[in-house]
Amino acid sequence: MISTVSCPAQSGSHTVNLCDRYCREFITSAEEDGLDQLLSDGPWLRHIKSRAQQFFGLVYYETTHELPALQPSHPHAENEARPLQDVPDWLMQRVFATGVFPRNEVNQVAANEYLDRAGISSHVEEPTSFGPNLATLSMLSPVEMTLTPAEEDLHGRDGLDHGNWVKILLEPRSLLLLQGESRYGFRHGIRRSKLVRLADGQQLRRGPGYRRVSLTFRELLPSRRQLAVGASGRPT
Ligand SMILES: O=C(O)CCC(=O)C(=O)O
Repeated sequence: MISTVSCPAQSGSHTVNLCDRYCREFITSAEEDGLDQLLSDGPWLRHIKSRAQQFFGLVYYETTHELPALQPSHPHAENEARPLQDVPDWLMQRVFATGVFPRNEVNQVAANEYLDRAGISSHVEEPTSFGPNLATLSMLSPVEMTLTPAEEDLHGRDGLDHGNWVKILLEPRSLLLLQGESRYGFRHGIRRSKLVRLADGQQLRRGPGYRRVSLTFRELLPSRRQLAVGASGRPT
């Protein structure tokens, strides 16, 4: 089921082995429509500026500062989370069938909605917060994900155009798996670029009307930041 892209991909002096890590047409267009409909039942959370988010299972988003709404301890988590069972069973089973989660250990499916030129800062998923395996399902519009060697200096928040990266085209309905070197040895992120280079050589311009939604499957660890939330919404 899993197909191969640019294998191994080259980044400056680095290579990242993407063999068996990227699957085109992991879901059908009808399934994509159904999942978009499921997400439209919301609620979309707007705790961060760049993207709307929705959580199935545990609520958690990694930030450098304390953000109780997105790093809650139970029972507050249940207020904003949707049950993991709301994610269709056919999708969970298909993700598990890739073998990326050997213990079916997913306890969070996080939806992100990217409008216009929204992106996500380059990051390595914090090892004390997240398990070793990640999978991301892309929907509705393509985007390029940038994998940068973890030791590369980012030169600030948006990153200088140092070029020492691997760009992976994430097509609608594709699944990307990150584990091992691609999960720990590289940061991943989505830049606020205007143009997306497509497989046929054409370019898609991002701007008003652009919408991409992703579903990221992860295991959250008990050692993640867990904040008790008081009535004020502030940590107690
Ligand atoms: O939208 C994506 O495909 C990636 C999401 C991501 O990197 C994250 O939630 O940490």
